[in-house]
Amino acid sequence: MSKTPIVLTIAGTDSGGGAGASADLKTFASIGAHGTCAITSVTSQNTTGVLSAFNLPPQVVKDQIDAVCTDMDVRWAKSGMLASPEIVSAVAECIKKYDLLLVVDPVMAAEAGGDLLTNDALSVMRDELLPLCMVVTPNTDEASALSGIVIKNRDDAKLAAKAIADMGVPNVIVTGGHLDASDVVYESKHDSFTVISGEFIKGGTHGSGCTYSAALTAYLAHGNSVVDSAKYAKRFVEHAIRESVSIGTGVAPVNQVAHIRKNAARYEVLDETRRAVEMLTGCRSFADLVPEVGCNIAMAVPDASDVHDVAAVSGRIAKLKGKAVNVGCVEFGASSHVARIILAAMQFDNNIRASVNIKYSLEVLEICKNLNLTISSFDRAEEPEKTSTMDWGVTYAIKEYGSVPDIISDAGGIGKEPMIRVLGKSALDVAKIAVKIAKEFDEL
Ligand code: PXL
Repeated sequence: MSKTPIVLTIAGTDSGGGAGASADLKTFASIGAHGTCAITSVTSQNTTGVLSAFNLPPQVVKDQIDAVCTDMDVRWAKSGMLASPEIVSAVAECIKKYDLLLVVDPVMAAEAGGDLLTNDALSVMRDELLPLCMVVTPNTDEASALSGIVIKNRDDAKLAAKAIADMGVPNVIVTGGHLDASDVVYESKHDSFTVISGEFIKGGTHGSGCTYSAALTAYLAHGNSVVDSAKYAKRFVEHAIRESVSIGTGVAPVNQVAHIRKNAARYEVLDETRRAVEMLTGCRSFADLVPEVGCNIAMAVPDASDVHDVAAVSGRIAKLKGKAVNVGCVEFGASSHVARIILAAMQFDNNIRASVNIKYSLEVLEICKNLNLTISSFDRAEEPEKTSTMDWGVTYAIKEYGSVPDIISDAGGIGKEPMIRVLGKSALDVAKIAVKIAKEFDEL
């Protein structure tokens, strides 16, 4: 088997870029498969629903499958929106002709509303396409429509899965997004059920069904078993929902690539933060800028959402025998304090991804001014109850200034050391500023 399997999606388009073929192709690419497509219908769609659908002639659907399959070694395909009975029949013919291993996502309606399959197409799907497929992935509504069984609990889902398998399908996965977030996998070969548990994830779900079945297809094409592929596909779609971004007024589409991009950035962020720590600890004058409570320098991955997306020194940088020394190593989730500063600033400017805290003094603030750094501050005495000081203070200082300044200071409070925080785009950027300030301070 080639390292990069070639997979085919037979699906409709969504002009809003959330579901259908675009979701499938992004998913394939994310899982290391080469995606090809045969478009069945062009839907004019946004996050609020389907405005119209223009079905392509069945011959054009066949032509696309012919073009791909006569040139490339496609083994696995998935079908999504098939729209009409004629398209379902045309697809069934091609599946037989090219002996494709097929995953059927029995798409009936769009997440945001709108029919994507006619009633007479549903019976053709049941009679002609399901007996040709390897796996079918209905959600509970679709499983009910296919089996005639009302699904209210997991036992109903199992009954429906078995009834669908009796239509000639070797593997049925009833996805439980609408029930209890767990998926029921029925393998008729072993007459066995596997329940794959999951959790309800907060986020938009537009395109989640397409993404799930596309992920399943790609994992199968890599040679994984049905149950393993179902587990991996579930995790994939959970990440995609968690990373969904609200792009319109309706249901937000899932984001297949954000999780991968974040992970890809982790190495770079760790490496840069380590180099920034070396720069600070290697600077003789920096020791005098280490606050009593210690210093930390942190950097976030792009689009960070919590402290685990922010790298910092575990145990902080301390002043020991006149030198700045890192107590622990650089890790994600190592600082909640400086991480919160960055996360609060990122709410205003996504490009601000790093910060370091240094010792407060009027002299240091004067140096910052002379270096033409922009400065804002907050007063702990004005902090409302039950807030996180970093969230509130940083937000306050940014709002006061009108954008994210280079420096945010506060003059302290009872039992709270005053502090200066340098903010910037990267750990090395803020470390360079801190070193500049330290050298000026040394010369005073
Ligand atoms: O998620 C099912 C689906 C499939 N195909 C197209 C869609 C949708 C849902 O919106 O628009 C084209």
